[in-house]
Amino acid sequence: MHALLLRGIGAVAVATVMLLPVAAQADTFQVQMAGSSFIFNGQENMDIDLMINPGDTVEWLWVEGPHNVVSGFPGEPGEGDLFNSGDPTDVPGTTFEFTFNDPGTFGYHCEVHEDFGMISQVTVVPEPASALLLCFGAFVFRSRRR
Ligand SMILES: [Cu+2]
Repeated sequence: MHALLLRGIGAVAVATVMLLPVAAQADTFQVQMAGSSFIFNGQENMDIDLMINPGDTVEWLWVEGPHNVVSGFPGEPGEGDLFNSGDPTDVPGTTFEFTFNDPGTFGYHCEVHEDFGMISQVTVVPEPASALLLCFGAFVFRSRRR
């Protein structure tokens, strides 16, 4: 009975290790910039509902017009500390990207068009599968040390 239990735990541990690379796969989400808008999935500026996982990347693409990308909401303390694409450019096809590693809600804006509402945000949520596997891994680790 005890040996059977240990074999079961061993199988779970192997399955956990095999599933981890899948859970850790990172994605890139592209936000376009045109006119005075950030555009994602047909939504604009604060209407954008962009939820990603830690390790995922957001890529901003200059489609038309002069823009830059600065972290934080306009006037917020620490504005631009997390990321800042630098001086505005209007060269179509320019890209800027940032990889979000921590969960939370992160505002960003374009300094050229912030007064026109060119402000949006990204929500980084912990990956459920990954969190579940980490709990499972901790359980297996503790079980084996007994
Ligand atoms: Cu802009």
